[in-house]
Amino acid sequence: MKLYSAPGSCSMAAHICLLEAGVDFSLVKLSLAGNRQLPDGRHLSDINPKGYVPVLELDNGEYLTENIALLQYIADQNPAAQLAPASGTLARYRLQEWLGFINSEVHKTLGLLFNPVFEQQVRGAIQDKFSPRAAYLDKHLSQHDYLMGQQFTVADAYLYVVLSWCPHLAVDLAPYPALQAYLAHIATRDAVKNVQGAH
Ligand SMILES: N[C@@H](CCC(=O)N[C@@H](CS)C(=O)NCC(=O)O)C(=O)O
Repeated sequence: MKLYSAPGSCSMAAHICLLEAGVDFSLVKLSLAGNRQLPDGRHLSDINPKGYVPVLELDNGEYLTENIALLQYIADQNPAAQLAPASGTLARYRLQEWLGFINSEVHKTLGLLFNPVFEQQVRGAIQDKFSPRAAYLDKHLSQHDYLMGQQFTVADAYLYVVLSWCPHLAVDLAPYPALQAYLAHIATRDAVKNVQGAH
């Protein structure tokens, strides 16, 4: 397997999960700020016509895109790592509930703040949308170690990565102490430290 990833981006979640799963994989780093050329001369859009990371190249040569798909694929290929509950169980739908929430409500809300053309009023509106979502997470994490309860899953890797953008986006997490404690705890995992060192 080969992961195409960009430093600081959401693709770090798949990287963390590949390490957590102990998978043999190679990493291809590219810069989203640059021309998005791959080391072999191709362009990011050659492997993902949608033009973004993450992209996972499977052993059969196919490319898989979309965080939610990649993360579940990595978990399912390596069940011993227990990064996701078994397919078809209610717990698995709960995981997908979290992944959907992280993807469309957290990732895609916070991600808007990277756009420098948005002025203060728009940034304030984006933060207003984010706040109740952060409060929801904070309440849940005040009662649970991880999103799924006792067990670290791919959803935690994904949430960790997108919330790690907050300091760079001037989004204050101080009102959410359980969320801050959760992030500090996730940051101690070897896979997370390794990925942060590699990017
Ligand atoms: N729907 C995609 C979105 C992925 C995404 O937002 N990737 C960002 C990095 S965090 C990216 O590559 N952005 C470049 C672009 O959109 O041009 C997914 O969940 O995988």
